[in-house]
Amino acid sequence: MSMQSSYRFSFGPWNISEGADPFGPEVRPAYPHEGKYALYKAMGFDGVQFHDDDVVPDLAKLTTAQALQKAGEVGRMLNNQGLVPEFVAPRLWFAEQTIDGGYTSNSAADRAYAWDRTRVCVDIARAIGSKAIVLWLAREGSYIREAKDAKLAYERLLELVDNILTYDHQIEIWIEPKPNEPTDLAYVPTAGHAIALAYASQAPKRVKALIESAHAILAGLDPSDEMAFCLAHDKLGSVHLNDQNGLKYDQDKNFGAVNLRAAFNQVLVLEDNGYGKNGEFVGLDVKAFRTQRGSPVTQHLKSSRELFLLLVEKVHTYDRKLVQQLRDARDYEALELYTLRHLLAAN
Ligand code: XUL
Ligand code: MN
Repeated sequence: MSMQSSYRFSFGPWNISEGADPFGPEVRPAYPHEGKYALYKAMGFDGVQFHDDDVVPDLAKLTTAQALQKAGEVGRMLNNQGLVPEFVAPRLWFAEQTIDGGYTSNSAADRAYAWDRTRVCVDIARAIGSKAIVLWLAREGSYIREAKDAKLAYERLLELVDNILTYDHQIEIWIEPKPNEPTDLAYVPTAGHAIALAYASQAPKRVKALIESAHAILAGLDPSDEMAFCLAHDKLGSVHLNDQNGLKYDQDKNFGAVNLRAAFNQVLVLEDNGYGKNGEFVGLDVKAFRTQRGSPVTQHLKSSRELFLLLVEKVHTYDRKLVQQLRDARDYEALELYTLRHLLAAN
């Protein structure tokens, strides 16, 4: 079902995957990377999330000029298909130079690599017409806390943010916090950390956060509260809606699949605060099940989008007068029961 909505949805090409995991290889025939863009519109998606090497495959083998030429071509292809590039993120967790992290690596040469790659990422973003880059600080952390000077690491991250803001006077930086995986001890684990960096930077208006539901849950936090915190500071650049079963590995399950009530509260906070009215996308970061047959596997994206829209309806029919009365009466037992009945369509 491709329900209509005033929201614009996005996902990244990595969300259409071949099912490999750390314990086994691909389980589906490879779906051509370039062919994925043609799938978006029919599924009700208008925005594409990118890593730098999703835009320019084999980025490491190309000169900057060649990379930007390819990025220009991708920008035109997107335009022709009526698609919008939402953001580009530097993939700073694959290369040999990022084994110990990029910006916070103890090696000056590795840090120089991270900065070079970030500059190219900003240039790629501009070349495809994207107004933002996303920093998911994958390996900026450690497995052994004594291995890095945390104060210095945070100073380096602020310096990086300032360097990007100075390098390009229009680009926005959306920091995607995550408390663990791949490192168990990650820097910038929550929205609070990201927003503090924004305010400490030279251009706070251009530094925001991207809140992923699963990352908030892994930090032991409520995703809707993390979103609300950013909204209160006018700093919710985007969201990665998905779900997560407990404090286990990063699962990227379908939105609402584990905790429907928490999903409702995320939609509630977005809808009530006009999220999307300034062009923000409802981004999904959901993983295809390894067990799913066929190629390409896209049902998880369609299901998560549909669930979001069903919850928008639930938000519209949520009886605000009753909610206010119950808040005024401090009858939160009744409020909880009403909310659960509402979600079950039992009232
Ligand atoms: C990692 C994650 C990434 C970012 C983009 O957990 O969510 O896919 O969203 O780099
Ligand atoms: Mn994400």
